[in-house]
Amino acid sequence: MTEFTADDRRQMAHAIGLSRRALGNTAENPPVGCVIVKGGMPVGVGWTQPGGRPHAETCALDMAGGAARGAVAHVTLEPCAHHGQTPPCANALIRAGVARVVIACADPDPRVRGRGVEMLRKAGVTVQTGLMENEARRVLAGFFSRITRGRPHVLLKLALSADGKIAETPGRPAAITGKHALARAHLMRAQSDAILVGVGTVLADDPSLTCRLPGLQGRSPIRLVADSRLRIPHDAKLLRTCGRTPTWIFTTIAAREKALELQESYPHLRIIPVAHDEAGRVSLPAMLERLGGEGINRLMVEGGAHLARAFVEGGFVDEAAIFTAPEKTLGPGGLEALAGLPLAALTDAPFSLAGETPLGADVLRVYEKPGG
Ligand code: AOF
Ligand code: ZN
Repeated sequence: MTEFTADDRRQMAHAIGLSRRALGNTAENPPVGCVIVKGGMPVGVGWTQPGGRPHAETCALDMAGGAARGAVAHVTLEPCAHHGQTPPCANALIRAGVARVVIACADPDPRVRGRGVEMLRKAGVTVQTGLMENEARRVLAGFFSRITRGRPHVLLKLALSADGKIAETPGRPAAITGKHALARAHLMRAQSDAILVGVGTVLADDPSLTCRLPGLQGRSPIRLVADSRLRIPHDAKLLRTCGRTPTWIFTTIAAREKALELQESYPHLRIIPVAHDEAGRVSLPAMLERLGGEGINRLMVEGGAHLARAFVEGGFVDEAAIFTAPEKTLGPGGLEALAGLPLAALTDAPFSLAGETPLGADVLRVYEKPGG
């Protein structure tokens, strides 16, 4: 076991905090954080830049300049070893004269996978791994999922009344949770690479699915609709704004004629036909695999109830964010969150409670499944 100092821990916590800034903004690359420390003081900090480049280490080294010589670098992911679209970070750290590198997680990318550590050690740099690995991995979960499972990490978001309902009646959206919960949900959008709804939600709510937090309007995820027969209305907000915010519709071959029409009206729209399941709906495994292939690390699923149920039943949910309004009930006629499936499917084993946050009168509970 490597011994880490309290200061190493403090600096790595800082690096993990920096990596969070990049969450949802780096796909297909991972959001990485880096803090370079000399004499106990950070001399360079960095995180992966929008679109995934430059890498975190490059930014931190740029800031540190000559002060990097003899310094310690804390990185949340093993520095890369390959000549990809950028030269290897391991080389850059060696060239800058960094004496020691502390790493939280090894990089599962087959182009790196241990080679970053090897390059550094060969050059005489002291390397220590595994510091705050679990915490760093939380931020990197999307990248790990895509590299190791070929599909994005899936976050399912639900907003529930005290009696577990998501709307009063089908087709009529109800404001259930308050403004603090709404702001948190928008932050989750910003931290996702893509956000998905079923066409039923488009028909019922005509949503925008953008992040509208002040200062983060540019961080809206790619908007996805699962719509096997292309029932999306021609004047849906998602379509009318698809030139501004990328919008993709997953459909099936059954809708090919409608697809041609829609594409003609909306040249910026991406229509992606995938396989269908026995019921003729968009196959979730096929869609997830396609999203992995498109470099999507983190997918947020926002409804409706039937799509949520299909994700839960397929075992595709890695994390559930459940907002509850304890003071509001919608009564027995209300729409159930998982279309008849008990909520325990998201709150009991293999899921476990990872965090509970009060948000005004509401509560957010996050449940996680190991291996997500
Ligand atoms: C790091 N620091 O900040 C990131 C890393 O195509 P490239 O050249 O940008 O390389 C992409 C790969 O580099 C990616 O799959 C992952 O292994 C690593 N990303 N590495 O040291 C970073 N974003
Ligand atoms: Zn790199």
